[in-house]
Formats: sequence, structure tokens, C-alpha cells
Amino acid sequence: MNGEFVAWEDAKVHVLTHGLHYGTGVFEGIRAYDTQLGTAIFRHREHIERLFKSAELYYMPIPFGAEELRLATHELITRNGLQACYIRPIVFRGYGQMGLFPLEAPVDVAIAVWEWGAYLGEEGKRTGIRAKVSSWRRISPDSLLPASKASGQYLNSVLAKIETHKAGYEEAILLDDQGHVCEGSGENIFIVREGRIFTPPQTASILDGITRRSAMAIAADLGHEVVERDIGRAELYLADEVFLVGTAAELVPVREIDDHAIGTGAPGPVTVAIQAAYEDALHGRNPRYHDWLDVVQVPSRAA
Ligand code: PPE
Repeated sequence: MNGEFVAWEDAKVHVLTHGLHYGTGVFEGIRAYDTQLGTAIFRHREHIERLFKSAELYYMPIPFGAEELRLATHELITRNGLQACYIRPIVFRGYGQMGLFPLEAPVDVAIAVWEWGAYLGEEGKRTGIRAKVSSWRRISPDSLLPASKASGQYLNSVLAKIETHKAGYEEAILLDDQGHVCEGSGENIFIVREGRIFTPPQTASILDGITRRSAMAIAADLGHEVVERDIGRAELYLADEVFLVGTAAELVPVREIDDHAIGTGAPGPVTVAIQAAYEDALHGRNPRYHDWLDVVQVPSRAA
């Protein structure tokens, strides 16, 4: 926290922390894997870069450099003796100033690591999940900044998640303010139809997902055409395959949406192939994607 290593139980903030009241924080979700090259953080630099962009969009100067945050994360993982973990950097307006004008409040930075299993369940990754289109629309770009991974914006995802959970589904799919398919509550979405892969464009209020970019690169490498274009709700039901991608979720097939079976109701061949190649990339099993891995260096300290 703010440049110091702090024990888990001491990593606390004041109840008048600005970000707690007004959602003035931005964060990242990153994963490190036990790979053939050692513990490695997947697309670490891209995640840190997005953190800086998210912060900038909310006028929050981060009082550390990208490289400092990267190396602090290495040291944090090493000190905790973790081989694989989830990494949560958060930058937030801290304690010191209440009221909506935040520019006088300090900008605090913390990074936490912990072991986090399959976000939508191991079985979900294998056999697919059941999703529901939420009645809540994804935040519109004229009210907030969908491209920023900002804490307060997640109230939108939380409402969608609660609604679908109460209705008995595993994940929510949100439409954007135009009624086009946008994304899952914490994942980007892809559909496969007649051999082509489609995913909503940046203009559909999506988060510019790093797993999305990885899946697009992998799909292209596997010889698939990936088209970014608006997707209508019914296209979800008519798709041969649908899958969700995100750091926490990784790649999860969707087997049912709004009680319509997708394709055969089991993960399709394109999904399975991209998922396998993605797992290989995450675990360093394909040299083609080694550039995506930031191998954790044990910090060399004089003492
Ligand atoms: N959309 C949203 C809204 C989102 O939160 C995520 C990540 C993505 C897309 C995929 O982005 P990327 O991880 O860069 O591929 N969601 C993070 C938070 C999950 C949470 O519950 O917390 C994550 O996956 O870490």
C-alpha cells in the first residue's frame, strides 16, 4: 500500500475514504500462472497501461511509475510465495477530503494478491454456463466511461449480476444503450456463426478487454476471421457458439442464453480450440505467446 509491504490484516483504509463513498477508484484484474518459464504474469504491462489510462480518465495522477508498480507486484508475489494468483491493483481517492470535488483528496495505491480459482466454476469452463440477458443496460458512454475500469461503474455490473443470479443463471449479458449486445458482467463476449467470429466493437460501451484482444489474436492465428461489429440480441440465440472471456473468468463457453440452447448445447469446436490455445498461452506452453508473459523476477536486494 502506497509503497510499503503491509500484512493482509493491516491493509486497511479509513471509513471516510473518498473512493468508498463516491466510487472514485480504478483497478485492474490480472492473473499470474505457474508456467514452464516460472511464475509469470499474463500481459502485465498491458494491464498496468490500462490502469494508468483508467486513472487518467478520472483525473487521478498515479504517484508511482508503471515500472515501479510492475516490480512491486513481482516482489509481492515472491514475498507471498505464490506460484499462481490473482492480482488486484487499485488506485483510489483516499482519506482527507469529503464532497464530490475530488482533486484535493490524496491518490492512494494498493496491490493485493491472492489465490482465486475458476471465476464461473471449473465445470462452467468445461461444459459451459447458462446466461441471461439482463434488464439493466450497460452504462452509457455519455454518462460514464465504459473504457475505464472504475470502481463506481461496477454498480452496474453488480445489479446485473444479482438480477441474473436471483433468476437462477450463472452470468449476465448486458446490452448497451442502443440495445446491442455489449458484454458479460465481468467478461467480453464472442459469438460464432457459420464459421465466422463476431464480437462487439469499442463503440458498444465495452471494456477494452485484454483477454478479448488475446482471444482475437489466437483466433486469427488459428485461421478464423474475427469481425468487430454490432450484435443484435437475437443473434445470441441463433449463434452456433458463444463464449465469454476475461482475466478472472478466462474463457468460458455459454451453453444457454435466456433458455435457448446455443448450438448443440455443448461447447462448440471453435470455442474449444480457442480455449485450449488460450490455456496453452497462459501456461507458457506455446512459445508463440511467450511475449505475453512477464516472468516474475525475484527482487535482488542488497540486504
Ligand atoms: N468487461 C468487464 C466489465 C470486466 O470487468 C472485465 C474484467 C472484462 C470485460 C474483461 O477484461 P480483461 O480482464 O481485460 O480481459 N473483469 C475483471 C474483474 C472481475 C471481478 O469480479 O472483479 C477480471 O476479470 O479480473
